[in-house]
Amino acid sequence: MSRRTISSGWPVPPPNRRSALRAALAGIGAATLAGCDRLSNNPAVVDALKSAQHLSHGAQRLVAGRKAMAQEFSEADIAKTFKANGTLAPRDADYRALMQGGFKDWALRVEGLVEQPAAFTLAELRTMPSRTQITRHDCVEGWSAIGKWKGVPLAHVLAQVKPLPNAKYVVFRCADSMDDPAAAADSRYYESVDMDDAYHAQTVLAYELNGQPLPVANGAPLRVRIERQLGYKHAKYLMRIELVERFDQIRGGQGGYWEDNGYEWYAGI
Ligand SMILES: Nc1nc2c(c(=O)[nH]1)N[C@H]1C(S)=C(S)[C@@H](COP(=O)(O)O)O[C@H]1N2
Ligand SMILES: [Mo]
Repeated sequence: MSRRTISSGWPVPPPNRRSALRAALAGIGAATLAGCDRLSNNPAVVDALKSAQHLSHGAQRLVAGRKAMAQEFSEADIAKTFKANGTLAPRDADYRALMQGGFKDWALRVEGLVEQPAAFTLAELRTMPSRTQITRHDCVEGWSAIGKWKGVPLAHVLAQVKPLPNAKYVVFRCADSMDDPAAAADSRYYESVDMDDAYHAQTVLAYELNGQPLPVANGAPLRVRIERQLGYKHAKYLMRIELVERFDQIRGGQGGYWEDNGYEWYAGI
């Protein structure tokens, strides 16, 4: 055996998912990279995303495990302006009323498969233990931004409501309708993660961005950070958190607004 043969017994490193995705997106052309909605209409993008995500999901479980931390950065790395994307100002009447009241009447309901359903005001969430983290947000459109988030770990909030043993997923229900809010069908943004991500140390319900109250464009009053996954998992404008055993009966059945439009449910980076 030559001295250059490596037989450490470790699995090979994961393929670089981000560069695979970038290369795939580059092939589609910058002109089409105008929004998540337009991207989802492009079958080439959806295919590229799916293949890149499959590589990553398997590789991540093999090599890193689901508890591995996303990279954290220093204050010097923080972007001057953190881009906002998707909904920038929900049009829904209930949200607008809460916003006009400075979110004093807003409360996050946490319910479903829990022993003690509860509702938490912003003031209550702010008195809970907090975590501050400087992380990079990666959107499927091909842009990234580093920001400093402060919020309460979702694990802490879950401990208050005591999930039942059959709770397998956490569903995030948002305020913003993606279609005309007057239309009959519910088109409000939603997302879901499994318990590994729900209890991950960096999964926080964030109420501050870069030392300021979370701006409306970025999801005021509260948005979730799922740091090991792509941007669309990070639900903004949270209204309600629901613990469920399965999500195939919710809306399109794929676990999220963009998932119902063809994106992968597991969007690991
Ligand atoms: N409620 C809600 N959450 C959302 C979205 C949205 O349109 N509505 N867009 C998603 C997408 S595609 C991205 S990239 C991020 C953007 O977060 P930002 O506005 O803070 O940049 O939010 C995600 N969460
Ligand atoms: Mo995104």
